[in-house]
Amino acid sequence: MIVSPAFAGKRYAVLGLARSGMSAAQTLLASGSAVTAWDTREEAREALDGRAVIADPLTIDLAGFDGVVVSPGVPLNRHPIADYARGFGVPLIGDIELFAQARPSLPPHRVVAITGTNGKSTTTKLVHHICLAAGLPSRMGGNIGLPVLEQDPLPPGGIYVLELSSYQIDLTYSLAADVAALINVSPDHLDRYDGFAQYAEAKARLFAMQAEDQDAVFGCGDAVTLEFARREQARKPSNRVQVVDPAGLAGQADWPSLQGPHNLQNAAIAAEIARMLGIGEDVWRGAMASFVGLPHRMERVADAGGVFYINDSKATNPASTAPALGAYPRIHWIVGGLPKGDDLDPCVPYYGHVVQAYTIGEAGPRFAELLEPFMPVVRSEMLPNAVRQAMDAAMPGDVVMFSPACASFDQFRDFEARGDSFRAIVAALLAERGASAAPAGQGT
Ligand code: UMA
Ligand code: ADP
Repeated sequence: MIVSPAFAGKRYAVLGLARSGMSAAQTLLASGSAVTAWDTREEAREALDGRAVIADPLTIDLAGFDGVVVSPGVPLNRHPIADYARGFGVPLIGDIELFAQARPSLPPHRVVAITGTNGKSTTTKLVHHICLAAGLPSRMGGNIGLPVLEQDPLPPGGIYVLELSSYQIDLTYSLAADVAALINVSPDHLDRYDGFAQYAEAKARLFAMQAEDQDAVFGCGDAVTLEFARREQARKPSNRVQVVDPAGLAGQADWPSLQGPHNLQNAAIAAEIARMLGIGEDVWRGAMASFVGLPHRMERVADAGGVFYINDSKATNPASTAPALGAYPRIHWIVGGLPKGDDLDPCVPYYGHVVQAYTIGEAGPRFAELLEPFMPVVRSEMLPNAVRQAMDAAMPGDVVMFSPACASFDQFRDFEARGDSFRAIVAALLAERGASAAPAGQGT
């Protein structure tokens, strides 16, 4: 756990006690802060009984508090805590801001912060893998894996590789990342923002927190990202800002877990970050070859009767589903869930690759209407129906692709539970049919 004298003798309220909030509360308590903690879930509150004051920050006098630590999952645009804390002049912060404030007391280190609408986790894990391959002590945290405060501090020379969501950046004010990267920006999380422009600006704040002599890396695939790159170019020396064109990166055929145009973009960003960290080309190329991708991202879960079954449950918006559809010529596409918007526009260029679509979840009826003019559509409603119907229809050489382009919360706890469910349904149906499936291979 990270502990810092920066918090000794201070007072904080912590709202939200899941992974992020609990790690913040533990760090603050171990650092000598007085903590008032709250979660609407009773079992979460019980875990801090006797160590923190248990009270809803909305019901207490916040005068004299040094901050209200809010979890990224608390919707600041709707939750009354934002106005309430502002009324007392108390800042709303998150676990990443606490990490930023603890940095001066940590052994000398560097921070790489990676954001973007899609590709954050893959790029973060890849950069972490490259750092380890270079013999640099490294930890990965933020919106992936263990919260950064829960992990032990790195020895001198270490590199913290942080994946940051817009929610986390919204709660961060002083993280001057040695290298910051923006992969791409497309509409997402619009329920949490007052429109696309506000969501996009949340990402840009990552760079505004950097000093002029700190490095910034940008993708080149969309106008918003390019605009933010120009903004940084106007304020920093030219060698500190790099716009990365994936077309210039050779060697993708040697990286089995980094296939597809989207992963070439992620690899190109990671290579530039590696260069900025002073890591040699031979090292990062070797690391890309040995990289193993993350589950639920274009994960091949079975190969039976000449049909690949691919779990892309992490594709929670149309822009992240588009490259999945682009990756194969004959796809049975299982799509739907809790929609992020009213269209599937980024996927349109790849409709020709879809043999048949199977719509599920809350978005099902709307998506069926959108797709029916272009392809045969089965209104499956539930995931098990969709998998069964796709399995019945798929011919050798086809791919059954679960890439929902939607959030999972209408029918599942999260995208991981949804992907696990797809994997289990495929396995059960194949077993029922006595089909022999080749073992799952990572990535595609
Ligand atoms: N809560 C209240 N009152 C409210 C609202 C919420 O008490 O009015 C409580 C909830 O009961 C819950 C907590 O607040 O206990 C909110 O927790 P959380 O949803 O922030 O969950 P954590 O486990 O702390 O996970 C968060 C990130 N979650 C979100 O951003 C939604 C995790 O990102 C992150 O890995 C973790 O912190 C560690 O830093 C997940 C995610 O889905 C992977 N991120 C989004 C995405 O990738 O699209 C942004
Ligand atoms: P994030 O952490 O930003 O959600 P992931 O690496 O977990 O990103 O990938 C999420 C989904 O987005 C996957 O379904 C993947 O196929 C797709 N994806 C990954 N990288 C990109 C990219 N650079 N552009 C568009 N889509 C991508």
